[in-house]
Amino acid sequence: MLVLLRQGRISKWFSGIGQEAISVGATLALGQDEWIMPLHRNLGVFTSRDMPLNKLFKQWQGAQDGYSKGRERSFHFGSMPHHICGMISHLGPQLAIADGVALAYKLKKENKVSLTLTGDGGTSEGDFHEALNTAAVWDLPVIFIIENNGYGLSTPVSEQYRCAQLADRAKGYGMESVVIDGNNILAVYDTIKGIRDYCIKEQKPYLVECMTFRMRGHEEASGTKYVPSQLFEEWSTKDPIKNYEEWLIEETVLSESQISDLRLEMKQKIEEELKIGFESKPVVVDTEDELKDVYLTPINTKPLVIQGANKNSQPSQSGERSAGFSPSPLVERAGVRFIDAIKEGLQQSMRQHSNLILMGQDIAEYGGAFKITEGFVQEFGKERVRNTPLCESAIVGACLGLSLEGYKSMMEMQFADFATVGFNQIINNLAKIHYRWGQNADVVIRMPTGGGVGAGPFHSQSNEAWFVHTPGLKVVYPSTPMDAKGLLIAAINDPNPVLYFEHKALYRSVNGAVPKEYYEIEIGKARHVQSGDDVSIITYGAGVHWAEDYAAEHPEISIDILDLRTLLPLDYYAIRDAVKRTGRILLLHEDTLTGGLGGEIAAWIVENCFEMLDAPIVRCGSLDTPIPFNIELEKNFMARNRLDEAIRKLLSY
Ligand SMILES: Cc1ncc(C[n+]2csc(CCOP(=O)(O)OP(=O)(O)O)c2C)c(N)n1
Repeated sequence: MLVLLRQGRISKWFSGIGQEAISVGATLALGQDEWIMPLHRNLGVFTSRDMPLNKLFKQWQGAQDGYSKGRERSFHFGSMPHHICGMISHLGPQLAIADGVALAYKLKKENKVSLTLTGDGGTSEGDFHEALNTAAVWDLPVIFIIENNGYGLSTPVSEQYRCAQLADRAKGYGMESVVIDGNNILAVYDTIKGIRDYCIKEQKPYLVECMTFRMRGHEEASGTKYVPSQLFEEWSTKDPIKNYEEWLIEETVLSESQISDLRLEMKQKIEEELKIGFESKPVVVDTEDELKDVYLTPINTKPLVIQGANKNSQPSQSGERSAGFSPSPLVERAGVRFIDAIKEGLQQSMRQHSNLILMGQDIAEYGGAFKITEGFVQEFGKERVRNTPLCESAIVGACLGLSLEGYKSMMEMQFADFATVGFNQIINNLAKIHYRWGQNADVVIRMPTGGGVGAGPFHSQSNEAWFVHTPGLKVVYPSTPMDAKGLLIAAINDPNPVLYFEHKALYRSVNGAVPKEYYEIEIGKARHVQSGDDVSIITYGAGVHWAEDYAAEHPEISIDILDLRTLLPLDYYAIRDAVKRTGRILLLHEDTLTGGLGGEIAAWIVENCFEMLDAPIVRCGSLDTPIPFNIELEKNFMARNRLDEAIRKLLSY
């Protein structure tokens, strides 16, 4: 690999030279169908799972027939058949995915463990703490391995932590641990095998600190100047391969000539595989394919689907025509509150999918901060309705781990604001995994959002735009009880990661007709709320109610209203129809103005429907400040406060 790298024939490379015993020993100690979450130095995990070398070479060149279709570099890929979960660049997130996989094994009562690796540097990430603590609290059979090679990139362990051994931290989590010689493959293999038995029998996690040394730089370009040379001398005598060979000779298992024969055989095999690897064809760029792979196409096992209520709806983006709002055969009840509709959608989904797991802070006996899961523990049990420790990042990671083993999960963010501390897992793992190596993340995150409740800057934010900007996520945002239930069911049925925004101020203030049955509102279809001739208000969430109220208070203005319902992907056809109907567009949202969704939609309209416009598009968003606590200040902040002014401006053009 070092030669190929110098020749510029493979991309960036992180060497595991000196640390091979850990990857190989640990992988061989596990069953072939137990998930491993490797990192950048763990070539031995991939080779020990017998991945064809030629395909690995293709991966490292960025070839289309590598494991990630050329979309990912070096070790940032996984393979479902090999039960290897690909890392993202960020250190830490792999650890909690192992929690989710182990939870799946536990729920299925399978005698399996998951195994995850981290460097000494990675143990300083919050993700390390969150993952180990969650595994301990939930009694999950996870083996956490630290490869302590003395350095982060250049940072020595003396500047990384203060405990004597990293394994000592296990005590604080209430978990067992051991420190072993990571350069002795037999020690690694034996220890991990024994620990695997322990984790399965006791249903508990275990922390293993493998002492080792990195014989190359962090990566080849970074050099090794920051490492004292005597350390290389000292550790070269402990080389794991050399020592194992010597031991095999001493024990007369192999002779020197057998070893050189083996080396020759291996070298020939590598040359042959390399030849095949370098025969791969140049990348053929197909934009449609690139876009298609961002999401897993849902298999159509849908319950009754209610499509856009837009009678004049144009063909959908995929080309087929929306059926429009057909007379509903469903039994509707009037006066169902928004919050109860969410609860019902969730409850029916739990009955529908025995593999659906709910996780969140205080969601079990307490019923959640907003009582949406009240009574769920009694019906579905604590295994499926799980209180979590306070650790959003680990729980999003665990959701992904469950997905690797075929589970669906719904995580309740206590408030949408707290998604910031699970942000990396959402944006970089959930959103990108299908595009990167074909694994889907069958996860819904419920996001109690929005203001109007006098709760201040950290319990009232509108943060949907952060997620709409991320390919790979879907974002839905209902405004009526009917949509709240149907969109939640659709989100749970969708095999992709969906962020489900539920406006807290609507929970108990809005009610409406909701069918009793299990039904979906189709993701990606807007709802034409009411027709008008003077101005079209395109909005979502609380904005829909502001627009409706405004229209009722101003019968002199003929107002058309479009409720987007899904923010990613947007229903561009319904947006086009709205422009066509009035030629005057007001984009209204509670989110702050700058960088809000209104700007995106305005740009699209200008690019695509310019001739249909009779006036410049007007945006009405909230003030570009954090959302304030005091109710008068909050009112002033809200876009609603400027709605009249915005409409007048638009009409007077
Ligand atoms: C969250 C995050 N911060 C910074 C980096 C950049 N980075 C990549 S590897 C590395 C050092 C990792 O050290 P360690 O965890 O000890 O693993 P090692 O490379 O020594 O095997 C750093 C800082 C990163 N990948 N992720």
